[in-house]
Amino acid sequence: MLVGTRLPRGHLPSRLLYALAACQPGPVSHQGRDLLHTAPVARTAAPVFTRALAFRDRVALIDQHGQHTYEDLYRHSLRLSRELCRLRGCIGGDLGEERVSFLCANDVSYVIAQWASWMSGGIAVPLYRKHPEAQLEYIIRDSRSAVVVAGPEYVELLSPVARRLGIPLLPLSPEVYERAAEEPLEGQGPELAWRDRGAMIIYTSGTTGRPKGVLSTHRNLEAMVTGLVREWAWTRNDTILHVLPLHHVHGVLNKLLCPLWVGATCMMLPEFSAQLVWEKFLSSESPRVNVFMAVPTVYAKLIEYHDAHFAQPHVRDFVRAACRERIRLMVSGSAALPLPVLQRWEDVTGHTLLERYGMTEIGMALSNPLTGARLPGSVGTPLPGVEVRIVSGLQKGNGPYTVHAEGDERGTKVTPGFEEQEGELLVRGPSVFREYWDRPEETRSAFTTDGWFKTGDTAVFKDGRYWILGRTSVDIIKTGGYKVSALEVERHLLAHPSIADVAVIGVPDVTWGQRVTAVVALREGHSLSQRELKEWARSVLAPYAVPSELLLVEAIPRNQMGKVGKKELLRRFYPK
Ligand code: MLC
Ligand code: AMP
Repeated sequence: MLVGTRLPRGHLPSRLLYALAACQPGPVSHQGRDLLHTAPVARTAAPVFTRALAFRDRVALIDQHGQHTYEDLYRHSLRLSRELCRLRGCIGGDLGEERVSFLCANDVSYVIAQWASWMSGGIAVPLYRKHPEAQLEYIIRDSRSAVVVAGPEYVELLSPVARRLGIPLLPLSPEVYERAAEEPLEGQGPELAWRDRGAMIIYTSGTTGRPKGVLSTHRNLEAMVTGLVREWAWTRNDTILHVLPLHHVHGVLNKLLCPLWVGATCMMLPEFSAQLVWEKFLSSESPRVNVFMAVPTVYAKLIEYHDAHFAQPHVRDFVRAACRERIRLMVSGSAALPLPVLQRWEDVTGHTLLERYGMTEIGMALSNPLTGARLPGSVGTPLPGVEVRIVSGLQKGNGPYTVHAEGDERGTKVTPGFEEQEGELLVRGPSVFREYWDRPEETRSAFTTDGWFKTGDTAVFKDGRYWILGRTSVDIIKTGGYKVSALEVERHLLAHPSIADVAVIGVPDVTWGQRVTAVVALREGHSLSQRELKEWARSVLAPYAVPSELLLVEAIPRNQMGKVGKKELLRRFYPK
């Protein structure tokens, strides 16, 4: 059974009605795929914008403002990169890896800010509009950004932050939403040694401390993108529907840089809306969506919408036929895909979701096959260029460990006697990040002494595939595809005047994966409702980290070392 918010039943929105009116018997045309017409792959690592002029008039992006060609993106980005360089007085058009934080809507302005950061030799630091001001300020400060670029909608929000931090704010002109002026293109972006140059910092939560910036180089990004392009057979004839936030690798790499790498089209919604996604799936307008990727929560919400709005059997048949025939690939990732969601999605659309596994620090590592059997619950085998190990016996200070299984895209070898033995998943390869920004000690301890990245995920190799069994730490919660640090939420909640003690746990949930739940002991004489806690927490936490449930207790049970037994708390409040 799917749990979560039910959408109100009512009239179908007119655009959706229009799409359903096309619900005629007969074949639905299939988008042809042209494997031959991808641009040549650069010999050395280079950012995606260096390929843009090869696709000149093709539509790169469709957003709330209209259609944007590759040339439009290129020209607007070049212009912004020059402004950035002027502002920073940079020599030879190279910011020399200075960080450029930017806050833009999910539309063309985001791509322009990203490309301009790269064209000017900077490192792109994408911000998220739903983060509270304090979190935006933390990221800009921690990344030591030299400048912050603001989309037209976010100038007001970011101005006081930039002023407090004493850094310049560069507002994007609304002209970026229009066609770019056809000025001569001499003096293009700089010819830089891209390979090991920092490209992007994405902030991620860990088990300790404040969120860390994961710095990936251009080579890392290229390895991530080209691996997926090959494995999932991206071509310029693809059109992906983009509905995810753009401050995490799923939205940035899998859904944006992959299509832009091959000259395909990215149709971008300002944010996820189940109604709009169904409209786009069923629309007969060109270009038609033929690729979709999302976190499991999105699929759960699409199923809820489907069940609430598409009641008649012939409508359901149409929906299923349209999805089956028009869409070539539907991918799920960022969190474990619950079996009921996989099965219902199969009923509704005829698609067996392709589940894959990834992480901010490594991009995508494991994937079910594009063609061939996809095993429910498994995350497949290593992607091109990725090496993995399942190990045990890793000590805190590193040292020797036992390898249970080791594999790459060609196959996996299992150590005799360790068949089907679970352990921690390690990853190595060109897509693995360069460093945690400004945190050399944490970078060092994230790798084994022989250079493997420790994912913190427990995995097993069986039936010729890898399976993710969960996290090694209960303090990392995955909710709606977002990673949330329980300790970080606790740190914030302890600042609430009524809270004496708190333990944050991740409660299993079919829609959200896990729900952030706060177990709270109040100060004497104080009271606190769920609504009051939510309202207060919204000013300090991202919406997805705000506890969706509050459990009041007399005291938080702790062991002699003062540690909370979170597994015990879960068993006590949520017995299976
Ligand atoms: C929001 N709500 C939640 C919640 N998030 N409730 C419980 N748990 C959560 N996590 C509540 C809000 O408070 C609000 O309630 C209501 O749901 C609607 O909020 P919303 O913000 O409008 O939600 P929605 O847009 O529906 O968001 C759902 C979502 C979003 C799935 C679209 O969570 C999302 O974009 N997730 C993707 C995250 C992602 O990209 N992860 C990739 C990380 S990279 P109220 O009461 O206020 O109405 C990675 C590597 C890899 O993991 O492998 O890819
Ligand atoms: P993030 O740190 O936000 O990049 O999230 C990465 C984490 O998401 C991984 O370490 C896993 O715990 C989880 N994850 C990603 N994909 C999957 C998947 N298909 N199944 C289970 N967990 C996943």
